[in-house]
Amino acid sequence: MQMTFRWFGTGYDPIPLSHIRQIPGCTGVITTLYDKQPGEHWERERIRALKEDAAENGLSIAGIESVNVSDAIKAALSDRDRDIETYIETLDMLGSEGIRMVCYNFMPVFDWTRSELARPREDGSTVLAYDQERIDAIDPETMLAGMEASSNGFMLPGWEPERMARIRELFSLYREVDSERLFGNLVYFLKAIMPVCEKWGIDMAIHPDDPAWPVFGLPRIVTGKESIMRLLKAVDNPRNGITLCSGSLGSNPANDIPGIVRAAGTRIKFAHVRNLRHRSPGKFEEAAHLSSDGSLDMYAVMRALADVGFEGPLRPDHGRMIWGERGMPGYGLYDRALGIAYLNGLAEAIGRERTVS
Ligand code: DNO
Repeated sequence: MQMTFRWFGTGYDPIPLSHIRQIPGCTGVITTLYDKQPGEHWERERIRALKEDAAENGLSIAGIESVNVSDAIKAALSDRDRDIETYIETLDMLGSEGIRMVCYNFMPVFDWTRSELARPREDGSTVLAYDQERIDAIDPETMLAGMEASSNGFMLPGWEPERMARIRELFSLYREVDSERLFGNLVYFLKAIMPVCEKWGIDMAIHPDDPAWPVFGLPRIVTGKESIMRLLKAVDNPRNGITLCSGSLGSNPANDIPGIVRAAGTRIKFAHVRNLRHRSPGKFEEAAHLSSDGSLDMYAVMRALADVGFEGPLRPDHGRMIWGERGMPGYGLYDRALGIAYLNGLAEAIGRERTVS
């Protein structure tokens, strides 16, 4: 595996690449053109500029997270083929610039959802948290205003203000789209983009739904082993893969993450490894990466990834806000860097055990 760090690009991410390169063992960044709306054209010069920035700091671009998929594609609106063409052009350009992994999601309207962005913990840090009761009790627009107020002035990934301003309209687009239709639309999209992925060897890594169940009555289709295996089979091409996100899948305690890793095997193209604490059904908060700080067995997750021979990019995910850092909720430097140190330790120990045994 290649240890990486998510970086939102110059001008968007308050964390400089010069700091990221100081995290031991971190050799690459996962990045994107953060201001691009789904369906928009990506410029080659801007990708080159990202590559140059990274290279000047001794880092590679290990993948793009995300090239977002438009609602026209997700809901099969009349513009979907035009948007798929644009997506193919973007992949073609990224492939020709040496990008070999693209992460995306197929969640309608919202990307990941939380009810709180800065929940205080007993250790004085703050974390992202989710409470189904709170979500059920609120109107999505009210929630958005709350999220914006507690986001420390940063734009949150997946919660772009331009989209959120159209929230009611977005909901109406999905009125007729149930989970079967959404699944069909995803298969249609994947079949159309597979040729360009094969041309360049680009791995598509769908991000699981977060949390791993329907939210605000919207369908969710990448939630656990069964739905993942169904998708991998429906488009049975090695370029059609997944992002193994332990935190998103782990939001549902019934999901056996190491079991999912073993089932998906070489179709895992990217890994987000983070921990969380279950409180009660539908209620969880995020945690430090360390197994004992949360409910997930991080050793077992890393071990399963090693057992299936995972060699792709891996990154820590949502950290706590610690040591007075002010940053994008979940995406500060300090706790994610601690996460890398810990995951490196697990990987080294697992690697050595394997050579000895
Ligand atoms: C949240 C992230 C997601 C992820 C997208 C991929 O912090 O894990 O926003 O990047 O779902 O498209």
